[in-house]
Amino acid sequence: MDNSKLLIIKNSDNYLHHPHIEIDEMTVKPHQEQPQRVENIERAIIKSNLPVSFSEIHSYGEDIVKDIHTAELINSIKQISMDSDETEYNMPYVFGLTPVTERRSKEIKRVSYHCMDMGSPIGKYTYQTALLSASISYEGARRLIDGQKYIYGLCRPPGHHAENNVYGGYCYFNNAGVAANHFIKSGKSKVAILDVDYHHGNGTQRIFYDTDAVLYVSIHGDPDLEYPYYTGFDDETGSGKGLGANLNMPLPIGTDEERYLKALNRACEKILSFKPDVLILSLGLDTYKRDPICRFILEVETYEKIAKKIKSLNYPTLVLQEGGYCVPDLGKLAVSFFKGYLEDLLND
Ligand code: Q9C
Ligand code: ZN
Repeated sequence: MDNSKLLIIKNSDNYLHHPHIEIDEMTVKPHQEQPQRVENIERAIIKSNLPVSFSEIHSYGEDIVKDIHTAELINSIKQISMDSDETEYNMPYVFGLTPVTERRSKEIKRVSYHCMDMGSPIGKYTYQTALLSASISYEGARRLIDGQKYIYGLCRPPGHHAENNVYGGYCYFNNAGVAANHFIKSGKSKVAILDVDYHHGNGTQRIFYDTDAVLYVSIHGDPDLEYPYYTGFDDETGSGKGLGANLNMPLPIGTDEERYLKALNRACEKILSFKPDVLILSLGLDTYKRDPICRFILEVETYEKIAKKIKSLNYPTLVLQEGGYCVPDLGKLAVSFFKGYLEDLLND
C-alpha cells in the first residue's frame, strides 16, 4: 500500500467501443464520447510527473452489475452487442412510452426497451467495454477497502446516466453504482457520491433514491434546459428511507467559477453532515468553458480549486471518470484537478 501516490486504474481495451456518430437535435454528429478522451488524460498525467501509479486491470464477470441493473437491461445490451458485426452500431428509433409487455419484437436493435436517447449506440464490443469500465470501478472499490486512500478509475464509457433498467447518455452500466453497491456489501455503512459532471446523473440518483445508505449530491446544468431534462430538479430529495439523502443543485447557463465554488461548498457541507465512510466522486470534465456540450464557463484553474475543496473533506475517495468532451484539453483539465488534489503530497 502506498498512500503517497494516487492509484490510477485503467484498461487499454476501452477503444473497442468506438461509436462514430450520434443523433442530436435532429442532426447526425460525430460521437462525442471518443477513446481519445482517456488516452489524452493518461498521456497528460504521465507527462505531468504527478505522484501516481497505474494499474491495468482485466474484466470481472457480469455479477458485478447484477445488484444494480436488471437482467433485462444487461441481456438487452449483451444481445445487441452479440448481434452486431465488427463495424456496426445500433440505436433505436422507436421509443415505446406505454409500459412494455413481456413480448419482445425480433428487431431489438430498432426498438427501445431500455434506451433513453439516440446518443448511445451499441456495437459488437459495447457490452464487453461497458463491463470493463464497470470493472475499473469495482476494482477501485476493492482497492479502497484494502486501504488505498486515493484512487482514480479511468472509466470509459461513463456511467452516471445508466439506471437500473435504462441505458443512455453515452452510459451503459453505472460505474459509480457498482462501486457504491460493493462498498455497502463489504460493510461500509455510508457512502457519499458527489457528481460534478455537467449533466445530472439520473442513473445514480435513481439507483439509490430509496436508501439512506448512499447519499447522492449533484451539481449540474439546469435540467429545464439541459440533458437529461426529466430529472435533476432541486425538489427531488429521495423517497422512503432515502428521503433527504438526495441533493440536486441545478445551476444556470453561464455559471462561472465563483458561482460554481459556492455551490460546491454547500454540496460539501451536506456530505460532511452525512458522515460517510467513503466518497465516490463522479468527475465529469464537461463543465469547462470550451467543452462542446457545456454552457458553464469554468477555467482550467477552476479544477484545481474544486479538487482542493474535495480533498479537504479527507475521506478515502474513489474518483471515477464520467463526461468531458473537449478532447484536446481534457489532459490539462485532469492534470489541473489532480495537481490540486495531490498538492499536500507534492509539498512533502
Ligand atoms: N443537445 C455524459 O456526460 N447529449 N453524458 C446532449 C444536447 C447527451 C452526456 C446533447 C449528453 C450525455 C456522461
Ligand atoms: Zn456529462
